[in-house]
Amino acid sequence: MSEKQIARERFQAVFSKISDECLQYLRDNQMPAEAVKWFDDNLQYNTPGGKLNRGMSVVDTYAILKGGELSDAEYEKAAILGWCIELLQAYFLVADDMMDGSITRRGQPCWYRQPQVGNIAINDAFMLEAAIYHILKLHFKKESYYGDLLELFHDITFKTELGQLVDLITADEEHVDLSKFSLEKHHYIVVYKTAFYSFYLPVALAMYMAGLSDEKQHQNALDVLIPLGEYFQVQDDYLDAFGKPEQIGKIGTDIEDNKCSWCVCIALQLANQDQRKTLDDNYGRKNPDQASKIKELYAELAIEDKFKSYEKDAHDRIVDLIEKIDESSGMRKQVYYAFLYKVFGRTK
Ligand code: DMA
Ligand code: MG
Ligand code: MG
Ligand code: MG
Repeated sequence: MSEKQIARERFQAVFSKISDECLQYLRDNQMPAEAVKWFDDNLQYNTPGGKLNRGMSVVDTYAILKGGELSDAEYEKAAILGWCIELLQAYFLVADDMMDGSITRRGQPCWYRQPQVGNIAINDAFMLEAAIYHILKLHFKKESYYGDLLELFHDITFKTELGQLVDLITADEEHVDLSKFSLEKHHYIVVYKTAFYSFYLPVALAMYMAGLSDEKQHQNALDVLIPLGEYFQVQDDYLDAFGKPEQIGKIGTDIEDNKCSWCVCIALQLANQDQRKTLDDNYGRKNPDQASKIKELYAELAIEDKFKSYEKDAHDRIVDLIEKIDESSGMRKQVYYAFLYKVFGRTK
């Protein structure tokens, strides 16, 4: 087994503990056995099957900040916070797939598309979110930083929802109007819908655990992690159009959904009049032939090459930001490099 697999399995083992604790809450409330089974299925189907980058980053970051091997108890505590991010992610994704009308996620049908589930997925998403606070209370109530954790989860959830709101209202499928799209709009959407919860949240949680709670320290972390998160979502947009479903585990829907994706923003900048007409006539339509026309145009405009050069620039820009970190504040450059290595050049 590779070192990476061993780390993943150790992290996975903590999930059984917290899912048991969530189910116990239902039993304590005399829920019927079928409801306990339903919540169990919801937890298992939606929480542990992804890359687990966000969750495992809490552990990795905490270990770097502590500067050495974690004891078993320290490991477990950090991993529990990691699973709270994975629950938050599960909550967002169950809802996101309904709102985006997606078909598959992590190589299986989206939860709401399971025949017995449908709109019950709305309540299931809420329950995944509620599970976070149940777990935090069980394991962190006595810690001096418990209030910081609660505020952080609430604030980051709110910010992500703001990003999702702008993502959705910019993608009006009844009235396709590509003049609403721009890289500035895209920047706002991706920072809010992705960067805060995927990049700042894991580091901020580890920082609170390690006693780094200064506002200035957190601002410094945001200065690096928000650009990293933006880069990550540009990759997501690129993979939506260019990734193979077998590889990325989901079928792209951004073109059909009229999303303000990085790809269409770049295409709009490059298009001549004819190409602009192709975009206006075919973007944001459910018809697969029209989506294919957009993909042909992306090829004509060499969007793939534009992405490769964006990726190189973003990488160099982020390395510059990391190099400016003052380690005397207790932060470690290695925290950020670990993230950069995980996401740079990813194919899923
Ligand atoms: C995802 O945006 C953002 C959240 C908060 C889930 P997206 O719809 O591009 O994600 P995906 O491509 O995974 O559906
Ligand atoms: Mg989506
Ligand atoms: Mg979405
Ligand atoms: Mg996407």
